[in-house]
Amino acid sequence: MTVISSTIEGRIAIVTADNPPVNALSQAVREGLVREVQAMAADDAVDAIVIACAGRTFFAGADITEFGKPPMNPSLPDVVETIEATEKPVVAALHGTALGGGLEVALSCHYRVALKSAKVGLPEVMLGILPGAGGTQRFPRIAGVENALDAIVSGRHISVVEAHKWGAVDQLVEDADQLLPAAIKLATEKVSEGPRRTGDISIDSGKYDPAFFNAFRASVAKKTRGYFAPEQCIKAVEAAVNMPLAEGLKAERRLFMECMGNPQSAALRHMFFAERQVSRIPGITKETPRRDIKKVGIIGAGTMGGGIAMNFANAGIEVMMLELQQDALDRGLKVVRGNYERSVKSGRLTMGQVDELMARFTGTLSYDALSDCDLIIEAVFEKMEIKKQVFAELDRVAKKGAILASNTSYLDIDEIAASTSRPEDVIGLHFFSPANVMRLLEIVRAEKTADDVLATAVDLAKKIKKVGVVAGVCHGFIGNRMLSKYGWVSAISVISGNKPEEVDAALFDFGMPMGPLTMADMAGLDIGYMNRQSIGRDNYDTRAFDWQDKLVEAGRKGLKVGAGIYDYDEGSRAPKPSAFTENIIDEESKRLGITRTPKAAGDIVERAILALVNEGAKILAEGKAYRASDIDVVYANGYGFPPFRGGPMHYADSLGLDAVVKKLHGFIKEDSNWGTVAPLIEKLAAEGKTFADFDRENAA
Ligand code: 3H9
Repeated sequence: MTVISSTIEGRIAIVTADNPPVNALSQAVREGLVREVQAMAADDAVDAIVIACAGRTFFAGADITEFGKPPMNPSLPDVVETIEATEKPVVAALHGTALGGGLEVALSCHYRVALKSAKVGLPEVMLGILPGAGGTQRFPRIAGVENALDAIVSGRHISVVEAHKWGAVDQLVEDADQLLPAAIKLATEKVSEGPRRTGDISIDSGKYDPAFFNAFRASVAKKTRGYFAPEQCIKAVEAAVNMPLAEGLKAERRLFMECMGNPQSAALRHMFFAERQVSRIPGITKETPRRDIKKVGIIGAGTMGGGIAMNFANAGIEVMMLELQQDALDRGLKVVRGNYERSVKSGRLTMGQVDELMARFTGTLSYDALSDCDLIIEAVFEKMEIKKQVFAELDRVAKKGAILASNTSYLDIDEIAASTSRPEDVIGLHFFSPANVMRLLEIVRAEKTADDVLATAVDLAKKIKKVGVVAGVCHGFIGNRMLSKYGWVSAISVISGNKPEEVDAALFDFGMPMGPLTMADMAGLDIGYMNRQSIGRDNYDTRAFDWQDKLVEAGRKGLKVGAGIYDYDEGSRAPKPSAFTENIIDEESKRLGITRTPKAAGDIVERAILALVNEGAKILAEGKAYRASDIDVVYANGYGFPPFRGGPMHYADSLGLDAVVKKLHGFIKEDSNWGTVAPLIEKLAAEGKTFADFDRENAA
């Protein structure tokens, strides 16, 4: 297949790429571009060149599947250099998303015309690298240093309307069929003027002294904590400011290669592909029918129900909210409006848009009003009896073919489904709090869930901009089932020797957004307490949790009451070490006969993460998750596991499963409450394999 071809219209050559799905700049594309651009530049019948792409987008960047493999010529920097050096004007015609290497190709063209809906960006930082084909040198020259620095370090997609204001795009067109004619027209007009090279633009370096860059570093420090690539990006832009182009390009290459050699880039690449794998589900194909979802009913207008509803309204879907009392319904709708109005304050929405969004909401006190909903999600109190009552009502009122979903975080969906006459229509849709913000959606496939119900849920997740991961029915599904082990390890770390703040600091420094004990305070210590009361003391490790139960019994239920494991100043969410808690921990350890011996931060982290991994492997072996990489997606998107570590399963692969098995055996020897090493880890380790190998061998 020819991925790059040329035609000549009048005296303008049109070089077109056609490499579906996203015109990634593979070796064949790079070679074709160099070949055709050089041929057209040498052709006397051609005065100027337009570079365009067929299909849904301009080049979406370098071909990420080639990363980590031996380099193949021509390199992307070679391509970019060839285009920029061309003596005839070259115009890029942008549509879709010109990202990474795609934008770098566009910047090496002498002029740019874009469809108004197009986006540009340099998202390499999200893959743990930096724009390595001149993007860090050319974008600051044409778009301005401040704009480029922000774009390169955030990796965000930028509307071409904004890029046009910055001077990085010359012309915008409204309709797709105007794009090529406009590019040809501009190319024709520029024949007499000749090329205008981005690389020739000079930067007023005096404006950008070290203090400017240090202030920028400080402004992004919180967001980039633990990441390697952002600082490399900043250094590359500093090089653009302080060096001539050729030297700046050399500095960029060096910084790029350092990124490629850092394990974070492999981890972030793993996350990129993992997120795109989640929608591949055994038994589900493109041909599996989907159900039409135009109206969604939500039962429960509390924080969770309101947050869930916002996702659908944001996607243009009508929402009917049900509550039992008018005041609860009014309160719920008011909270939703308040959330939207906060976005007005931050400039993300206008008041008119808020009204438009709110017009998609209707409230009701009657189940009968849900009879025309295509999907109904319950977000009521987490108790099986209550859920069953709700589903009995839904069975009575829902129309034939409506999908009935539970937002339960732990309960058995098979049992819930069995309480209806239509278990095939029942599914779990487990949103994470705050549901309008968190990207993760666990889609729980129950035993009898129909394929078209599952396929609809998976598509819907994308539509509402969630990353939907399919899980099987088990206590806590993927995320919370693993979390219970993580919570146990952190509790045992405290009673056996470390202060809560030491455990939290160790995991924060590993890259978690907050430590497990701060998280427990935030969630409310009473939740775990009630759960333990209901399962009985014979069914959990009392040594680990008695100190937390004592805190609850003393009224310290967590952040919501201003006291939990930590103390909190009035109105503050910042945890402060508590003498009261220290005392309880001391008393409890004495009562249990434990000689408290603190562990080093690395040991704390190892135990906490390997507890996740061990449970994750059990979940995988039971088929409750389809891929190890799905588990990584759950942890990165629902629990803040640092993406630069690639999720717990990828992290275990990076340690080597042999080493993981040895460590786990050591922990079990120390404390039998660790249980057993997951047989799957033992097996993979014995075969010299990784979780990534497991995923490849079991690919759907
Ligand atoms: C770079 O450019 C480095 C240079 O600076 C320096 C080099 C020296 N390569 O996301 P989708 C696949 S780094 C290979 O579902 P959408 C993707 O895996 C690159 N494959 O579609 C999926 O495959 P499958 C900088 C790629 O419409 C299919 O295409 N660029 C690439 O939701 C569809 O993808 C980026 O980081 C790629 N570059 O979103 C942009 N991109 O169907 C990365 C996609 O088998 N890409 N695939 O699962 C994106 O952000 C989105 O794909 C895009 C489309 C917004 C373009």
